[in-house]
Order: sequence, then C-alpha cells, then structure tokens
Amino acid sequence: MDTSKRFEKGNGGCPSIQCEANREVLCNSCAQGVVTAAHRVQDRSIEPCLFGKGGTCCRNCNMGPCQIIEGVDSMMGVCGADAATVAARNFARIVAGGAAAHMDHGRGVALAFLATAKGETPYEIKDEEKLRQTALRLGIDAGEKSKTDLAIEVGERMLSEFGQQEGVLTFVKRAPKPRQELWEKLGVAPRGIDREVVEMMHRTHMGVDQHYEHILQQAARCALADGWGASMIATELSDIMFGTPVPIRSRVNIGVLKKEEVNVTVHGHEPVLAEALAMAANDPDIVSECRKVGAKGVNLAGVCCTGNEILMRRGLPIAGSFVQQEVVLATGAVEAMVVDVQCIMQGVSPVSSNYHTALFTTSDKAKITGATHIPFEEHNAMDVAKDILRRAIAKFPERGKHFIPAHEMDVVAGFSHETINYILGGRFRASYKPLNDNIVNGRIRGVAAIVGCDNYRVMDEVHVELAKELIANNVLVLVTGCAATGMGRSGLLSPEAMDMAGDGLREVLEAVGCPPVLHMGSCVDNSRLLIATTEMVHTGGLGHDIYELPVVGCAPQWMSEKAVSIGQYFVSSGTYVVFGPSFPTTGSKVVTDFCFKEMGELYGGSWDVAQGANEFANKMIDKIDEKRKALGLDKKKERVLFDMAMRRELGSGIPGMGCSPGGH
Ligand code: SF4
Ligand code: MSK
Repeated sequence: MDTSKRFEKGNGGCPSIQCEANREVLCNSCAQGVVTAAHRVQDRSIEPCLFGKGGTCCRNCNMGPCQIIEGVDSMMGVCGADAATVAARNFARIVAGGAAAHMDHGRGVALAFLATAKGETPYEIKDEEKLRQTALRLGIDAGEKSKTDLAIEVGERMLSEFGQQEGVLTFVKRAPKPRQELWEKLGVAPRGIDREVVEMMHRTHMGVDQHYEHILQQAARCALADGWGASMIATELSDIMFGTPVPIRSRVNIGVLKKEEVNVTVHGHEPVLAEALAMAANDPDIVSECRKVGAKGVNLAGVCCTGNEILMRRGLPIAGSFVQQEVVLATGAVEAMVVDVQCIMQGVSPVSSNYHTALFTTSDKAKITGATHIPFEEHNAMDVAKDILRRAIAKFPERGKHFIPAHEMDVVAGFSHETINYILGGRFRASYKPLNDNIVNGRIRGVAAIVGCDNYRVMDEVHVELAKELIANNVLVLVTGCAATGMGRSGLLSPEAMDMAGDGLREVLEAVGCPPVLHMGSCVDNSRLLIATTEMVHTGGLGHDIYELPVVGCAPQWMSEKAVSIGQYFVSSGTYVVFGPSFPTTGSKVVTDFCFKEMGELYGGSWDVAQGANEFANKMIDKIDEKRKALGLDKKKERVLFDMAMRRELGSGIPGMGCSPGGH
C-alpha cells in the first residue's frame, strides 16, 4: 500500500480535497451536479489491478491477456514470456508512448518554424542570436546569410532529423564528450527520431525482443531521441520563433479568471496555437467586439503546459494545472476552452456542457466527443484564432451563475538555461561558474529538478513539501510542467520565498535576487535541464560528466507516459531520478533491480521510487551528498529535518499565500 490516498467523501457532490481554490469551486452551488476527476477517483470502488500496476499484465497478442507472477512457472505467459520480459516490454512501450508525444510536438514546431521562416505564418523569427548559435551547432556556415535564408536552412535540417535513418542526432553532440562515448559504446546513441519509436514498438511486438536488458537498452535509446532530439528541437525552435524566455512576473491559480472579461483558457501543449490566440486577443477589432457585449476584453489563461509556454514567454497567467482542468470549467466563468494535444481529460467535455462554455478541439490529431472542431494550422493561424475568439465573445452574454475563487499567486517564471547563465554570471561574463563555485564552496549543496504532472491519486502536494525541504537544505530547485504550477500556487516561485532557503542558498539568492525554485518551462523544456547540466560540466570543477554532478531529479506525482520518457533520458544521461508514488515495473524484481541498480552501473544514473516528501527528500539529499563526497566536497552539512509544525511555519511566511500548504 503506498501513501497515495483516496479522497474522503465530502458532503453530497463536494469532494473533500485539500486545495482551497479547488474546494471552493467544487463545493459552490454553481458546480452542483458537475462530476470531475476528483469525484471519479473517490467513487471508484476497485483498486488498480496489481498486474497492471506492476507491469506484468501482457496483452500483446490474442493468446492473452496474460497475468504473470515472477518465479511461478504456472503463471508465465501462454507464449512462455516471463515477468521480466513482460515488465520490460510494458515499460519500454510507456517510454515509446511518451517519447512519441514529444516527437510529434517537436515535428509540429519544426513545421511551423519552417513555414514562418518562409514568411507563410503570422509569426516571426524573434531571437536571431539564438538562430545563429543554433546554425553554428548544426554545422551550418551562417556567414553573410540573411535571417530568412538561415532560418530556412535550420528549419530544414531540424525537420530532417525526424526521418533520419543512420548516424547520430545532431544535438546529441552537445552532451559532454565522455557521455557521447558511453552512449556509442552501449549502442544507445539515437539515430533518428521516428526510427527509435518505431523500432521500440516493433521490438516489443509478440515474438521479437525477449531479453529484458536488450529491450531496456532500446528504451534508453528511444528516450534519448526524445530528450536530446525532439524535445530539444521543440524548445530551441520555439525560443527562436517566439522568444527565449527571460524572467517575467505573472499570476497562477483559478482566481486569474476575470469577472468582466471573456475568459478563454488554452489547454494542451503546443505553443503555436496559444501564440496566435495571444496575438489575436490584442487585435483592436476583437477588443471592440468584446466591448459590444459588455466585456472589457479577452482574458487568455493557460492550463497545463500550454499555460507554461505562454507564461514563460508572454507572462500570461495560468488558471490551472492538470488536476485543475475540469475545476477551472466548473467556475461557470469560462466562455471557451481551446485544446490541442496531450493531457486533456475527456471529462472537460461533459463539464463544459453544464455551462455556456464552448469547447474547441483544434488539432487534426485530437477530437473529443461533444467538442466543436476548428482545424488549426500555422498558415491560417490568425483567421482561426479570431474565429475562436469571436465564438467565445458570443458566449459572454450567456454566462450564468458563476463563481471565481479569490485565489491567485504572484510568480516569477522565465528561467531558460540562457537566463540562468546570465543571471548568475552577469551581463559581461554569462557563465555557470558562480553556480559551480557556490556548489564547490558548499553554499549550494546541489541541484534538484522536480518535474512532471500532478495526479488525483496522490492526495498530498508532494512537490511543494519536497521543494520546501530541499531549499531549506540548500538545494537549488528547478521545476517544469504541472509541478511548476503547483509551486506557483504555493508561493515558491516568488523571490520572497528565498526566506525559506537555508543560509547558504539564501545568501546566493539574495545576491542575484531570484526565487529558490526556478521555473524552466513546459514538459519539452526539460531539455533545458539537459543543457544546464552539460554547461555545469563544461564550466569545470564538478567532474567531467553529468553523472558526477550533485544533481538529482524526481517526479513525485507522475501521471503521463511522457514523464517516464523524461525520467529515462535523465537516467541515461547520468542522473539519479526518483519517481512516486509507484514505479511501473515492480511486478518484476529482476527488471526493477535492473532499473534501480544495474542502470546506475551502466549510465551512472539510475531510477528509484519514493512516497511522501520526506522519503523523496532523504533519498535525493543522500544522493547529492554521495556525489559531493565523490568529488571531495564532503564537508558534512547539517541536515534540517522537517516536521509538520516547521512546514506550517514556513508556509505562513509567504505573503499573500493563496493555497494552504499541502493543498493543490
Ligand atoms: Fe500472453 Fe505472450 Fe501473448 Fe503476451 S505475448 S499476451 S504473454 S501469450
Ligand atoms: S502537462 S505531462 S500533466 S506535467 Fe505537460 Fe502537466 Fe504532466 Fe501533462
């Protein structure tokens, strides 16, 4: 039994949940009769199947499904497959599913980039400096080439990586040299983006690859094609096209919805549609059409990673993370929800039908029963964006009983790896040297990435509790995805939160004036963390490869297959990664031991599992200390142990705190 708890029954239709904002909305009479994931999770009477949970249920052919028990001969698959083979195959297919999502996202960005370079979209090449740096990395001679010519060449080169069959993906060559050599030696250097997913699906088909280590080797290659391939392409090209993020202030939580404005929420992942909506929302015609129906304008607010994309680059507010997507609609104050791909619960359709809210699907890859489909692609971006906004404006007069909770929190986001470089090193000597120096001198103990989803199967806000414990122990925290939104709701993305940091970390933060938790972007932006760790290696003083750095990662409330692909590319890059509250191979001790131990011997990075903030913090800090010791930096630091009273005290120290500590 893990520590994830189910919601206790609330009163009537009001689920008993911790987050103030969510609870106030769902318990308000305007949400009467609305059913959300919060209700569904508490109403499910059957516990998750142990075979499914532990990765030992196989339905890869029609002799099954077969439920396998490791070590029990009578409980092998009909074909003779053992638990290790089945658990490895299932794990590998999770990685392939997650990687494929990032790969299709990356392809979409590359296509939009190329069309933009050719002048066929309303977007522009905003960051020419990054374009020129990227061209250099790709071995393109920028010379006297115009911005347009260079962008076309870069776009074509990036797009070709998706169909590449041989060789090694270009951005893999950004990794530290010893890491590249290791990948070559182990046979996991990714050859082409699409190829690695197709091969993964082939190898896990019935009767193909039946050695768990060999299957997991391809899972590593597939994940590397995500992190050092598609996700990095998505991030870099989005930065060049829409601007590389710099620190920016904004607000987070459901209270960012506005009573007097047409509320349009953008949900999903790809930045292309959201950027068009952001441009269209400021169009004078659209503003005047809003006025005609009695609204002051359009209030564009993000949900999930689309929210992170427009927060990082435009400072637009985020209304909610993954677990809040239906709750945002249950306010009755949203005129339209516009979705593209990934992490969109089907439940948004029935919830929106309780209100005047229009639900629009826009991707040719994703339709939802009950939603209106308006196909979007970059060439007609502004026409579609304006059409959507006009339909939303028409809904404003139909808004009925609604309730917007008074919960929103100030955040500072926009910490791209370039920004961190600049903030730490200064205008004239942008460098990671100050970060490395402060790690060496012990003011900063190490760096921890908290990434990934939130999840209704985990009652506690583990992200937030964990981050507090890490920063109190002088660990600098980097966040992405919905974990970042949770941090934002709790005030940890504001510079005032530096008061919660340990003495050494606080001293550094005060000098540069940034929060102790740095928001680095959306799910694909985890590629920024790969570059940041590589820069730390190149800067010197902390070893010659990523595995030597006192850097760890975790996803305490993972939900999506993408999180597993991200975790695997960090492990294969040399980082210790802890997932929770469960790990998907535990039905096979053989495979789990391989992930938790042998991968460490192969890659220098390994998986682990934990439940609850304390266990996560203990494991992560122990690993950081182990790395410091190996580097000869092991002057023992006193460990701050947390109890609930200390957490409460820290939580109450944040001015204007909107969500209770521990709440969503
Ligand atoms: Fe069962 Fe083997 Fe078919 Fe899987 S592949 S369903 S273990 S018979
Ligand atoms: S949106 S993958 S719930 S982080 Fe990227 Fe959030 Fe996880 Fe989706």
